[in-house]
Amino acid sequence: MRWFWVLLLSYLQLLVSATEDGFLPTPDLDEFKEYPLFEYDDVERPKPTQGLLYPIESETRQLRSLDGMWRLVRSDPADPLQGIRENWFVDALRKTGREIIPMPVPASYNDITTDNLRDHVGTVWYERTFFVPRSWEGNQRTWLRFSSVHYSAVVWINGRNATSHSLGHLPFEEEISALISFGGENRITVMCDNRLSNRTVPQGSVHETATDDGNVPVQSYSFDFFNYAGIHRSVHLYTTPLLHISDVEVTTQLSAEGMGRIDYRLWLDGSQDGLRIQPSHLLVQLRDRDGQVAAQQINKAVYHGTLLVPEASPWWPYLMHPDPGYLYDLQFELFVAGQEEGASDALLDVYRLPVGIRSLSWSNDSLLLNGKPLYLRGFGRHEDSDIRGKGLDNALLARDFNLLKWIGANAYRTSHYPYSEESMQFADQHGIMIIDECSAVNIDIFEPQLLEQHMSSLEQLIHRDRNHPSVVAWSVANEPRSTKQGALKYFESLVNYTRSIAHGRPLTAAINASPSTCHLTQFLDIVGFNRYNSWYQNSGRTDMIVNLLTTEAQSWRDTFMKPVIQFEYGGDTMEGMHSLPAFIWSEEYQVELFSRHFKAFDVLRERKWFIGEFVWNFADFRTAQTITRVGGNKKGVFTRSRQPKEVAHILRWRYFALAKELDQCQLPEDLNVYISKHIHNEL
Ligand code: BDP
Repeated sequence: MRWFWVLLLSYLQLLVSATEDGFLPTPDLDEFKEYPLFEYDDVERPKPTQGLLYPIESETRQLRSLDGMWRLVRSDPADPLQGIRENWFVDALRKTGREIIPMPVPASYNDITTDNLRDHVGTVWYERTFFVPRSWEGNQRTWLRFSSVHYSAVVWINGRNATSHSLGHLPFEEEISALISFGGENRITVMCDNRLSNRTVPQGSVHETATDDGNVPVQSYSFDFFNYAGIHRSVHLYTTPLLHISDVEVTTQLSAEGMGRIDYRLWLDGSQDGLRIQPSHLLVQLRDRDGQVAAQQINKAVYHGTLLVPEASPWWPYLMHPDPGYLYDLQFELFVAGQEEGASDALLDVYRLPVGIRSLSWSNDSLLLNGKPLYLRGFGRHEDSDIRGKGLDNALLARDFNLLKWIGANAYRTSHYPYSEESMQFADQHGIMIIDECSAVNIDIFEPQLLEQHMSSLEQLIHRDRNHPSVVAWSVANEPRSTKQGALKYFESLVNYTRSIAHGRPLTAAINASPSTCHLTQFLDIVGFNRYNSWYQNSGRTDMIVNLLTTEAQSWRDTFMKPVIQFEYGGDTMEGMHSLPAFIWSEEYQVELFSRHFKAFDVLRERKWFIGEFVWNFADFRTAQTITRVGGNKKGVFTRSRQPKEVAHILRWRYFALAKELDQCQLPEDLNVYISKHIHNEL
C-alpha cells in the first residue's frame, strides 16, 4: 500500500501546490501562443501497465457489478479540496450535511439533474455500499476495477485509500482484499475531478470569472465536445486465485496458404509474494465457434508460445467476406500439482480471450489485411447521448452497430479518446475496423510534462486494446497545433516511443494543418487529414470541392509518399430543415456536399494511395455553449437520438456501392426503391 500513499500524496500535492485557493495552475491556452522550446530527452517513459484484463467470470473467477444508483455530493467549486481536508471519505457522505444527489453509474453526472450540476467545475464525490460474500475470503484475491472515470479519481474503501488514476476513458484497478469486510457491508467513496489543465490530456483551463454572484471558477477548452465527467463506465469487483493469470498478449498472422499463427504471452501475478503455489503446467486451447479444439499446447514453466492453425477461419471486416468478424476462443488453463501423492493436477485459474486471426501490414501505398488492400469507409464518432452524456449504454451501443451495418460502413475512428471496452468487443464481433485514438485532442503548449501524459495515454490505450483484431491503426492525436515550432521535437519523441510499443499497427493522426506546415506527419505511417471544404471554407459553395480536395490530397501524397485518408469532412445540418436550391444547414446541402466529396474520392481512389473516407460525424453530439453550435454539433448523418437524416440514405448507397465494387458483396434488398417498371436504380 505504501506506493499508493505516495501516489495519493503527489496527486494532492499537485492540487494543493496549485494556488492558495486550491485551483490548478491552468493558464488560458491563448496566453501561450508563444512559449519556449523544450528538450524532451529527460522525459520518463511510462511504466508498462500491468494486469487490467477485461473482467470475466470463469470456473476460477467471480464477477460482480457495482453499477446502479450511487449517491453524489458536489464540492464547492471555490474549494474543491474541502472534502480531503475534512476527510469526507471516512464516513457516509450524508454526514457532511450536504445535499445527496442520487446518481446512476455508469453515466456522466452533468445532464441528470435540473440544476447547474451540468457546468460544475472541480470535484464531486460518489458513494455506495456493497456486500462481499464470506466465501470470497482467504484463498483468493478481490479486485476493484473501474473502466473509466473522467478526468481523475481517488478511491477509498471503508475510509481507506484504495487507488487513484488521472486520465479519462481508460481502465484502472487495484486489489482490495485487505480493505474489505467479507460477509459484511462495505462503503466505496470516489472523488472525481473534472478539471483540465495545460498538462492534462486533453488540455483545458480553469479561471476565475466575475459573475453577478461574485467570482466563480469557469472551465474552458478548445475541443469541440462537451467535457462530460463522472463514472462513465462500469465498476466491477472480481476475484482471482492467489496466483493467477494477470495479463495476456497475442499477435496473429495468416499465411497465404491459410495457415493461422497465434503468438501468445502470459503474465502471472502472485508468485513474487512468497507464495508457495507453483503452477505445474499451462494448457492453452484454441476453440472454434463450435467449441472444437483447433489448436492446443501444454507448457511447463514457460508462459509464451505459438499455436499453428491449419485452414484457419480468418477475421475479415464487414462486407469484405460473407462471414466477417470470425472469433476463436483462446483458453488458458493454469494447473497446480495435486496435494496428495499420485493425485492429478488441479485447475488453478482459467482465462478466455476472443481472438481473431488476421495479418495486418502496410506499405507506402496501402494498408493490407490478410494481404488485401483496404479501403476504409466510415465515420468519426463520439460517445455521446441524451441524458447519459458519455456514460456507457448498451442499448445505444447495440443501436450504433446496427446503424453502422445498415449504412455499410466498415470502419470508424474513436475520435477523440478511447471508447468503451464493450464497443471494442462489438467491433471485433461485427468486423468493424477501428482507428484507435488517444485523448490528445487539439493539444498545444508542448511542455515535457504534457509529453509524459501523452505517452502514458498511448501506453494505456495500446495496452488495453492491443489484442483486438479490429484495431488497424493507432491515432496519436487529433488536430494538434502541429505547425508550431515546438511540435517537431515533441512529436518526434512521442512517435518514436509509440512505435516501440505499437504492437503491429501503423501510426496515424488526424491533422488540420497543411502538408508544408505540419511538423508531425513526417513521422507517421499513414497520412490523415481533416478538411471542411464548403463548410468552414467557401461556405455555400459545393462547386468548390472536387478540385480543392483532390489537389490537397495529392499534395499530402507528394510531400510524404504515404497512404492518405481523409478523416473528417462534413457540414452542420438541422434535421428537418429543407431548402431547394440547397442552402447551408439544410438536409439538401448536406446531401450535395457529400455527393461532391464522393466525386473527389472516386478521382483519388484511382490513384491507389488514397485508402479511406471518413464522415464527420456519425451522429449529432453535445458541445460547450457557443454561438456556432445550435444545441451541439449537428454534422451527424444520424440525429443524436440515432435516426437518419436524408444524407444517411445517400451515404448508404455510396458505402454499399463501394463494397460491391471492391469486394463483390451482396446488396441489401431494401437498398433499391421501386420507382417504375422502366427504371431500376440498381448498382
Ligand atoms: C474538427 C474537429 C472536430 C470538430 C469538427 C467540427 O476535429 O472535433 O467537431 O472539426 O468543427 O476540426 O465540426
